Amino acid sequence: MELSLLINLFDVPGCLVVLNPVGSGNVNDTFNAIFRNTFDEHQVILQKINRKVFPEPEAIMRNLRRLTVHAHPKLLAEEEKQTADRVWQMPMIVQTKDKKDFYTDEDGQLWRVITKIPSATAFDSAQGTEHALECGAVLGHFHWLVSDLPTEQMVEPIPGFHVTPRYLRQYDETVENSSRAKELLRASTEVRRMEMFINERREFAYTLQQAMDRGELKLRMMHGDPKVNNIMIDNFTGKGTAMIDLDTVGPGLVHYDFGDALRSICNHAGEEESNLSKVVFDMNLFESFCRGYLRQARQFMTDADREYLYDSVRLITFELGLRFFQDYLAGDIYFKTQYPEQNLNRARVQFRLCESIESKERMIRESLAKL
Ligand code: GN1
Ligand code: MG
Repeated sequence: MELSLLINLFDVPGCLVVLNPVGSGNVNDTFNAIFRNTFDEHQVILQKINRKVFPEPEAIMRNLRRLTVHAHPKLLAEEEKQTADRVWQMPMIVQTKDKKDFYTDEDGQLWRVITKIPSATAFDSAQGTEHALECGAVLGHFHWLVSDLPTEQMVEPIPGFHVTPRYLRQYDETVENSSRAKELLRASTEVRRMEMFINERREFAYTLQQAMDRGELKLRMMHGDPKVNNIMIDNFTGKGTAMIDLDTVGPGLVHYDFGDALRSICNHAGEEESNLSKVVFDMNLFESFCRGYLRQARQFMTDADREYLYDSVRLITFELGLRFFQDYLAGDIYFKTQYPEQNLNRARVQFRLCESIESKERMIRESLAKL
């Protein structure tokens, strides 16, 4: 079905004037749409959920419904009491004209429409320490928002998503069974160096899971993908207003979120840099983010939680590098690519960032202890 016909199945007031693909995003197909009528305008986002990544997209939509039913009243109450220093926002599901949360097309693909946060921007990299602080505040506020959403009400969007040892197993299977992987390992010293990099960190990969098994860390609700361009900043006030990309919200360790946000915010070079000397972990941005985050998260963080903050930054960076590398070896099955070695390059960037984090361990730990 043509996209313009498809979006018209959803209940957005007005006439469609623009429908444009959105470039970023490694997983789903995303489009911006604007509907207008005489006196106002509605901006929405149309998305096709990637079935290769999300085995049950219908479950994603049930999650999103539960999440919004839980969070919207909390947000409204905050707004009414005017206890916050801003109006926090959150995307909303736009139903189809026959009142469904999504539409399944003739090929079995799931399409959904959500509202766009108006007058706000999600940047691809940190704009400075103020921005980093706001990103921290948004993630902290989001964690507070979902901290009382019972974990059993939400399903894991991708089974074992952000369980680092699982990615290690997946990687081992690829190395063992894929002839492409074997060939790449044989032919390239760099690929072998990356294999070594992973092997040196095998034990470390279990850190957070073991802390959870010992009962030191608790399963809570997490966002799952809180990178810098999933954090909306108000165009006029410069304050953070919302977390977007809510598909990966589910039960997990908030540590993975904390680390994931930092690994993306504190690396000016971004995930696609080809000049590795530009990939460094920026301590100023780190400190600003943490101040913003802890201001909100103090309400639920325990001492044990704090113990593992350094590890979480190092671990999620390692994990993402491992995921990119495994996908490269397997033949670019999971992450979308525009050129043949893109996933290899993405892995290089994350591994370099991981080294930069490791080299700053003492500084990071000291700075966390002061907060
Ligand atoms: C993927 O598609 P996107 O950009 O929202 C991935 C995240 C990674 C991210 C890295 C479901 O997110 O885990 O951190 O790429 N999402 C999924 O850019 O795997
Ligand atoms: Mg995402």
